[in-house]
Amino acid sequence: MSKTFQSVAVIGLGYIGLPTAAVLASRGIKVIGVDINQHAVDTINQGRIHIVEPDLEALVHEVVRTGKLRATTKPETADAFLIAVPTPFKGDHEPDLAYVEAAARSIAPVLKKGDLVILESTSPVGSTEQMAQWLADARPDLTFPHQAGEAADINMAYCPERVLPGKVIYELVENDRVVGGMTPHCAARAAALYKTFVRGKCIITNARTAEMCKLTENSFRDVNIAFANELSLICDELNINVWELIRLANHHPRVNILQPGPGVGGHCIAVDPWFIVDKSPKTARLIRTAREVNDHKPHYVIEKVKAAAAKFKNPKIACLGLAFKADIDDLRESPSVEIVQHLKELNLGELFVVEPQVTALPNNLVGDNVVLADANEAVAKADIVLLLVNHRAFKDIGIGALASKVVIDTRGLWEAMEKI
Ligand code: SAJ
Repeated sequence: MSKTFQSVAVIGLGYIGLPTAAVLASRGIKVIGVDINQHAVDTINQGRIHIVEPDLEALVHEVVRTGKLRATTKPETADAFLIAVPTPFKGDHEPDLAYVEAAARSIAPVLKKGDLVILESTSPVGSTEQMAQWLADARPDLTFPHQAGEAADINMAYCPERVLPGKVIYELVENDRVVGGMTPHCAARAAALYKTFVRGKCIITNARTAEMCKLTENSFRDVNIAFANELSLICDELNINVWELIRLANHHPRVNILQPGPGVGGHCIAVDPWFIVDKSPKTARLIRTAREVNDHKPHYVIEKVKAAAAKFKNPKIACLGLAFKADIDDLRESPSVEIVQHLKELNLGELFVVEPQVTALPNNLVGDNVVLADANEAVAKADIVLLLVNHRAFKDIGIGALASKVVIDTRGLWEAMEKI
């Protein structure tokens, strides 16, 4: 018989770990949130949050007030451990599991017989088995599923998060979850934990398939965005409006093309496909090419701006948007930041950068030729208007205000003015 979960430790209180901790706590489970970042821990313990995500602060405030969520820098004993730490890549796109290893080693001393350990971080195939080995090395007094199967002292599973930034609280509860156990019993116990807050289905599989499933979902999206981005380049060559083209093609009942943009950003879609390529370098040809097509797009946009700027003496360029996508504050792996940084370094003219979601320029964009401006001011001053993010706020910029400008709209927000 599985015992119920009285307490859960969530390791990593970022964009996934903190919402998950808060939602679990809101279901009456005692949650210990663990993060190496003292500032994040202090902020959470005051009932506030260190990231931006709609509805999260109110939830954290409530569960901290009721004592259901407490943050700390050191893991404590719990019935289940959920690991949600970053898995970036290093070198030539090799997965970097250093944070997962550090998390595993940090929980090892407090593990006890009967505990459940779940890895949620997006990880290459085989990572859950690797984590079991790290734990087994640290705790030779306990048995793990790769050694003892169903008889193991510790149950282990992989369960990827699949929530969309900006809709995390809703999707955490409503999305289906893929739950991959190292054994069927591990999967069943992990599913029981998720069922305490997930309204979607909890679908059981093994850990390796669950790891690959997450990578597959994001690679699927990356390949499809690459198709749209490639089309945008072809349409440019052929003098066709790509937005109109896609809209028309999507009238076909079995065609659903995504939208071109300035490149693919964020810490998921631009990263995860490489985890597949790293494991199957010779076979994953389409997945690798999609990454290359999407990574090339910012350079294509820069070339467009250079060509436009060459027509002016000291041009003023309004760069609208820095976030990696619309209506969020997240600048991580943002193609817009990459583009603006290059434009700054090229010293093409004066840059008026607009990002309604931030109050200061990121360090790499600070320079004599760059100012943070509001949208109306930037557009009014600009010779060239470069639209990088389709924030709702930019939609209202009137066609009139843009009429005398060179407009490079990488998102098709002002389709009537479309020039890229
Ligand atoms: N993008 C385009 N064109 C599109 C769609 C997106 O250029 O048609 C760009 C966006 O502007 C952005 C990037 O792609 O730069 C990624 O944005 P996104 O909205 O596609 O995805 P993320 O990174 O916010 O979240 C994804 C989601 N995965 C899928 O939709 C398959 C989410 O469900 C995952 O939980 C998340 O990755 C994750 O954490 O892995």
